[in-house]
Amino acid sequence: MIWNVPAETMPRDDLAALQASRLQALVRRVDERVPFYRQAFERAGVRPEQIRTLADIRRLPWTRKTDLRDHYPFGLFAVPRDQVVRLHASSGTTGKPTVVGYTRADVQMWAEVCARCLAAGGGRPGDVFHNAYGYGLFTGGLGMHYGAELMGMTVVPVSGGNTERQLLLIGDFQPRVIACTPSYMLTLAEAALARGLDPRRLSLRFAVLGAEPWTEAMRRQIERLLPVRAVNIYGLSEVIGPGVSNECVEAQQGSHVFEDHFLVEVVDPRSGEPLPPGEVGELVFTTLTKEALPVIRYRTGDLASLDPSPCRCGRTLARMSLVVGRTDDMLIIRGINVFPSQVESVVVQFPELSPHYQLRITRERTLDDLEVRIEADPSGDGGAAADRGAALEARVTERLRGVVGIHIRVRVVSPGSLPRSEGGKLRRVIDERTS
Ligand code: DLL
Repeated sequence: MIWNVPAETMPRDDLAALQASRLQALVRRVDERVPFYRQAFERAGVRPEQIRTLADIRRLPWTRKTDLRDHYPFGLFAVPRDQVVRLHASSGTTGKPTVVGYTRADVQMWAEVCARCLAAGGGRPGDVFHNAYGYGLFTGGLGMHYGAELMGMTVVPVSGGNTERQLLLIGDFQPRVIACTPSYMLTLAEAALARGLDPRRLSLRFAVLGAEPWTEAMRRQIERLLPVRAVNIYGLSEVIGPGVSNECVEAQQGSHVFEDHFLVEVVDPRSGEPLPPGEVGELVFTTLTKEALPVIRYRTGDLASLDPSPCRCGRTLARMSLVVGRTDDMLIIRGINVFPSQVESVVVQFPELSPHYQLRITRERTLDDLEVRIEADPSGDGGAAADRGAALEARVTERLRGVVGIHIRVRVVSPGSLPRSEGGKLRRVIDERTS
């Protein structure tokens, strides 16, 4: 079903007119209320009244994750802090999270776009909805929760982890719709198999999967193991959280971007020049209606292509492909963003360690696993006492968990045992995941 028929099936000319008027209002608003934008517009030599058509967006400057970090925590808010009813955060490159805020109207708009996602993915009012995205500072859990309640689903706010309990609840509550990361969907299927349950007999029919990159091969595997149609949901905290775009079950061919709220561009990541439909480039979003933390031309770092052609589901909204990669070194481990620089910031705090480290990502069965190998400092006792090595590993693990937010296995290895750069780029990240 289509949740908001007028918005999702609007003729593209009407949509463009709506976007242009919302863009004009947005630019005036941030120019008035956010010094960062006023100064950025000045530097770019552009005044709000010069932004009249959608094409004028190219005169506006970019916003990047570093800009949010530089104004940590609330510096880019466009409303007084006491009008912000919710904060969320995602990992930043340095260990400081990126903080995002929502007014009451933002929370309502967010629920609306998440309801659209669930409807596109096969959900209907009255369905039992198993929400296995993490609740907390991560946007996934609460974002989907509000969307599902708005639709009138019966929400099971199970959050992530504790696979045993998840299987029990799925068996007892008989949900028709599930939302989680694609890798966790596979974990649940495998865990069912391991317990002698046939996952094909579960009640689930629709799976709304995202927060991390996945592939058509993974989709086929999921749909083979489980009785579900699996669709992609995409989003990022800086733009809203989940709910930026979602695939429809009818076509399963690209995620409809909710363009009445999020203006999307695909640009060449080096030149910033716009790319034609079908060409892979960096996704850039401008939030047209957000109040607390509007962003102008936000560079996501995510690589995908765009297809504005009509879809058989009846939606007129352009579709983005699955995300095929990133422009930076951000890793996504079990849905959580991890930057190698975060790991480095922890390693250098320990005098017993040298700054030579390597990250190794494997996929044990279906779940991503991250191990960091770090050389001991050669001037120490070389980790002579093994138990001291283990204690050190435990301390580093703990510190990493504090900074990155997930468990990372730590192995302290002997000095000189990790590869060194031979003039070219040093590969600090070995990604052994195959799909
Ligand atoms: O991951 C929001 C979300 C929650 C989306 C639940 C979907 C479902 P962040 O933690 O800020 O927000 O991470 C955003 O995750 O820039 C992408 O690199 C990646 N990402 C999110 N969805 C997808 C997807 C949430 N469907 C970053 N495919 C984004 C590939 C995705 N990558």
